[in-house]
Amino acid sequence: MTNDTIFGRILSGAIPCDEVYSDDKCLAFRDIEPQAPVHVLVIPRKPLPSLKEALPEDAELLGHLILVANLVAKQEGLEDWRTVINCGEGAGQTVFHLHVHLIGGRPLTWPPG
Ligand code: DGP
Repeated sequence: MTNDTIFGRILSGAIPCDEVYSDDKCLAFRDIEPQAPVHVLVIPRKPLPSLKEALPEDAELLGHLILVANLVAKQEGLEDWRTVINCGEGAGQTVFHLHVHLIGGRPLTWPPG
């Protein structure tokens, strides 16, 4: 597994981001193409390309990412929000470093496109 993605470069500090949360396991920052008033990406420091590569040993990390999304949602003053993980090109994944989208601040319809 390499860290050779745009998010790897954000993690290394080579590319700037609008950070909203950081700890030893993950980083959260605003999406550059926001789809809602609040659109934050939570990414693990471990360079997992997608959910497909996650192993049982990643269970705690995956739970942590979701809980950090919750924390950021509250930090952003959201009452309702959506968390999304696109997994694979056919599902809309464009950056192959696992990330949780946190989206909110407007009514969200279902199903998504
Ligand atoms: P996905 O389609 O699920 O792989 O989502 C990738 C998201 O990453 C997309 O919403 C746009 C965002 N993005 C891509 N490049 C950058 C960047 O350089 N900075 C930030 N903040 N977001 C980026």
